Amino acid sequence: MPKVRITSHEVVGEIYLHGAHVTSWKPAGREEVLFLSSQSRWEHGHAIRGGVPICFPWFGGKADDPRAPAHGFIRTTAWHLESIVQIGDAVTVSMFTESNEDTKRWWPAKFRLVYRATFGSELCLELVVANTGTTPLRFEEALHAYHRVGNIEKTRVRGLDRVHYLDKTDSNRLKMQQGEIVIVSETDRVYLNTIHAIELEDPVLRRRTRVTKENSRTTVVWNPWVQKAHSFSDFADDEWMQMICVETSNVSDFAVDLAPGQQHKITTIVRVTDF
Ligand code: TA6
Repeated sequence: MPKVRITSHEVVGEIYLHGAHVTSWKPAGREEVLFLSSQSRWEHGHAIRGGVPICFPWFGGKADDPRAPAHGFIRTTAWHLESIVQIGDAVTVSMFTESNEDTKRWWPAKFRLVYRATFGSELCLELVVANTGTTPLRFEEALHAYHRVGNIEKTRVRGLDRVHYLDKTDSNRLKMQQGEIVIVSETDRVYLNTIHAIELEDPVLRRRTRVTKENSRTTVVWNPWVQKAHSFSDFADDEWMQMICVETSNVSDFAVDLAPGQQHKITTIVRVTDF
């Protein structure tokens, strides 16, 4: 599978054309920040398990079509390389894709996507969606980042105190977060109407990961825990302990409406500091 691999004294990074999928980011002097499953499949038609899959134009199952691929079709699409630009010590890789006969099988809209991934002392990901058609369109999107952690049970997630969320492990019941998030079982939550930055505190890898975002009104937090992890063929049984997904997104009631000729950009920036 074709990929762009960046190696500089500042950063090591990797992004595949398959799904415009970032699979590695390692700023100088640090261990790998992103989780990538040892069992991931590297095949056309399958999403890579780990890194940052892009969910678009729907999140989860497609409401009106149970046959449709989970999280949309864009993460298994072959994107095109647009440019690779070095600015100072950072490298920006741009890729694009657009609607075609295949995409229209699932979703009639005319669109063009551009994805810019900037690898440097921070990781900046920008997804630009353009409505190239003549009718309004509505879509969900998520930068479904898998963060690598030393031990999920010792990891703490901050920044969502007193934010309402839909609990997908409890029939999407609406609840409110109290204090920091501690993962003690399968966790699958859509935090609503939040623009806050998130902090992952990892006492085992002795690092703090800060995730900031722009034009995103939801944050998804996910860990499959034991049983769900066992149910995945592309995930090793014990890998649930080493990852947490924090997903900059616009899903559920915060899906994006885009008029013809308009475009929307969602951005997430990841920074790592010592704990
Ligand atoms: O983002 C959390 C979630 O929607 C979970 O419900 C879980 O299914 C996860 O995504 C992974 O989905 P995938 O289709 O990649 O197996």
